[in-house]
Amino acid sequence: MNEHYSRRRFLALTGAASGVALAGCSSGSGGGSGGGGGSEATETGDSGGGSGSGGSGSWTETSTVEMTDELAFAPKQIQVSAGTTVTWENVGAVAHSVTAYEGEIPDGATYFASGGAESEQAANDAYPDQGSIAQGETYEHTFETTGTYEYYCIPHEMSGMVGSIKVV
Ligand SMILES: [Cu+2]
Repeated sequence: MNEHYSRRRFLALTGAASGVALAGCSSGSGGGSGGGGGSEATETGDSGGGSGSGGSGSWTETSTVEMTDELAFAPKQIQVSAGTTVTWENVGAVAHSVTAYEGEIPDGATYFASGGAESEQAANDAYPDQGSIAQGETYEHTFETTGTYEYYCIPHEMSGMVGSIKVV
């Protein structure tokens, strides 16, 4: 009970902090993405979504994902319709990758990774010579097959830099 209370309190404080950051930093995309990404990520693990997928997981309808110096994809979970080209943009100074989990994409879907590797193993072998997305750079992939895709950032997977795309 106390734990629940303090967690909610923490969320409230986090929200307040994001608000302040947004107010203080009028222009930057960094402030916006940090705020949005933070609140989304706090509520969603990869747990509850499996059964219901409606209420618990928050899927943002957008085709643009920012990669931030907080070592996060923002938004972490996005939803697009089939045929959409998703663009990842590195809005920070730290380099990242976009690398699909080969076993976590729909049957028949095309494997994708920044740098163009055709398998997860190849993507990891080639990194960072290929696949690194530097400050200000983007990576795009068009999703034709419906289903859910899980992906990660090679250098920051250990820090929890993972994301999901639901193609409907
Ligand atoms: Cu990263």
